[in-house]
Amino acid sequence: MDVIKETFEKIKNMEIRGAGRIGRAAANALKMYALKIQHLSNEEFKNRMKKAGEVLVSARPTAVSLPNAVKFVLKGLEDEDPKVGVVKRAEEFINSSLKAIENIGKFGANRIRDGDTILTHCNSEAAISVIKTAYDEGKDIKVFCTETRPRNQGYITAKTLYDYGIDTTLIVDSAVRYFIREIDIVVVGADAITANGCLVNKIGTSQIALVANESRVPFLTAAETYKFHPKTIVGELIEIEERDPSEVVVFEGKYRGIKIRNPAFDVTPSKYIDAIITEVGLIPPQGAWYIIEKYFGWLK
Ligand code: RI2
Repeated sequence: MDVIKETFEKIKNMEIRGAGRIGRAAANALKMYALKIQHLSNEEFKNRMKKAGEVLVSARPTAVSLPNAVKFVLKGLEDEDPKVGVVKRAEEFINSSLKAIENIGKFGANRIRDGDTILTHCNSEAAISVIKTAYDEGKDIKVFCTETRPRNQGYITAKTLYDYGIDTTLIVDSAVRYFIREIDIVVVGADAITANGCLVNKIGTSQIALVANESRVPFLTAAETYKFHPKTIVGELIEIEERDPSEVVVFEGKYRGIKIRNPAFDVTPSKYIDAIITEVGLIPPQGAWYIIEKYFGWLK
């Protein structure tokens, strides 16, 4: 169980973070665990794998890539040789995830014009893929990155884009409205997409979407199909993770009485989203139901 516990801890403390990376890390942990298990009956093997899946899924509650990856991999338990099935499906998930990010880059880059200034929030592999692809196509682009308090993942994005040679500006989260006139398009990632086309993403995303909407700036989210939440189609709500207050600030003495809240994600209503960039194409938020039905019908 070492590899499972280790991966659980790394996801929980955000050493491994970003919805896609979490999913791939879980798939890889299941593969490694399966390969280590010896001398068990198929039944015992299946029980151990299911338990391991439950542990991984409990690490963080919001990004649906985590349970979707685990369910995809554990479907391999239905194969004649469950170990081979799990290993095969883990590899398939990881490879198709990387391919999806590449395709999202290509499709999304078609929406970026030469001379555009792009705003992004937090640190999303999928959103960065769109930006880098547009740059690779020779488009003259600039990018504004928000800091993304409290964990400042925007710094990772800013450094990544700057290292790539892209004209990059870092701003505080509260400066989005101030700068929106300089922005041509917003591209963010996704932790989950609901059946009614809402976006669950890093806290602050919905404020950016409101500001973009007010200024008629297109707002796009880059989301692999495994970011779509199958259970929302039967009415389940997505749990928003609330993390430790010490990530925001630690007060001393009498000020310890000040309450601190630290939600990690918020929900952007579908009406503020122009398009969802998936690896199977750009869809309107109204197309979310179709994606869930097509790709996750077996999970309901
Ligand atoms: P990719 C991150 O969550 C951000 O909210 C980001 O937009 C989202 O995952 C998707 O990231 P966190 O793990 O899968 O930093 O596109 O809490 O990399």
